[in-house]
Amino acid sequence: MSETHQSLVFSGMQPTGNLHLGNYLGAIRNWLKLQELHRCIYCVVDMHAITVEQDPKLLAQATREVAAAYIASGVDPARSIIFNQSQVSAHAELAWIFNCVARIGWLNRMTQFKEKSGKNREAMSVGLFTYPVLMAADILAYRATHVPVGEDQKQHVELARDIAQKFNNDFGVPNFFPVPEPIITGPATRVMSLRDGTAKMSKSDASDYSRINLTDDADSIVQKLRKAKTDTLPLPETEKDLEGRPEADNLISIFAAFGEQSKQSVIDQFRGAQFSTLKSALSDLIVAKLVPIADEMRRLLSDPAEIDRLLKKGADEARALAAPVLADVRRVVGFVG
Ligand code: AQP
Repeated sequence: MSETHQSLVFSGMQPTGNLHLGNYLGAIRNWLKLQELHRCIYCVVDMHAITVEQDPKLLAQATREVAAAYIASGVDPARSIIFNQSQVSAHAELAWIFNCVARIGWLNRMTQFKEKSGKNREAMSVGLFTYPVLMAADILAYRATHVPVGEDQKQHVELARDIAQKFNNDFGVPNFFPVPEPIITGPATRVMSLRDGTAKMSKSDASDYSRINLTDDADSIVQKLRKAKTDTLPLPETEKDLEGRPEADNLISIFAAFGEQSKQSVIDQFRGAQFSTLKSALSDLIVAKLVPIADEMRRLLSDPAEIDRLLKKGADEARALAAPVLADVRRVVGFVG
């Protein structure tokens, strides 16, 4: 924990489509444990979502869905702050200042931008390029000290650390911002696609069979696992035997995460068995966990006005926390008024 800053956890998720098992195991599930111990802010990052084209009606619907997913998974709106980013202008204001702190060379090294832009770099929005700067603002507008994320976001949190340190140094204000730490825990910090064990499970994958959505029903979960890609060997004897077997590694890691056990103990349980045995046991585990979440999401989404009310309440709380930080930033930077 930071020595001079009170512990505060910030994390978020983009309303860019169906939330999936990777989002749940890599992020949301860890949030639940953290809210027992710390002040937590869990944001629906709708401003990040528009870095790529969005249908406005779908964006609004997806924003409510993500909020419902948080709550249905166990994030408690009475204890943690839940809101959508665009309601709190401090994020955009601080992002501009951080755009003037971060260096182009730093952003050029971001692998997510390279992956998302591919050969189309020139046609991407400027927002997609500066996405990690906005993420630094999300975190530091609250002087958050800890950021629970999946493995894929580690580089972005490191950039937020660099921005915090450079701001503190450039303006001669040591410890003004905490240097936030990523929290990347559990056996499934990078859940892979069910169709390709070398690609990340992702909302934007064209194949719905690549992921298990939080809203999938029991039959779809069973079907998707049954069709999940595997290799032709029996299940391994040791963790080392998983090398070069990404699909086996992925299914065993997901099992370990849901079963709250180590990968080795899953291997001990299934050593030498066929994939079908593991897949069937894994279906049972996932269905037992996710189907009640999907049911609760549906119940919450049947009353969108109540979700909007909760998001507004969260935004009011977030605004009140960010206001003194932004006032300090304005003073440090030399803005008048
Ligand atoms: N496959 C994954 N395994 C573990 N964690 C994951 N996360 C995402 N995918 C996995 C974690 O979920 C949180 C929210 O992610 P996001 O909504 O900001 O977007 P993302 O990381 O870009 O997720 P997607 O699904 O890949 O979205 P698209 O396809 O829109 O780019 C983060 O903590 C992330 O680490």
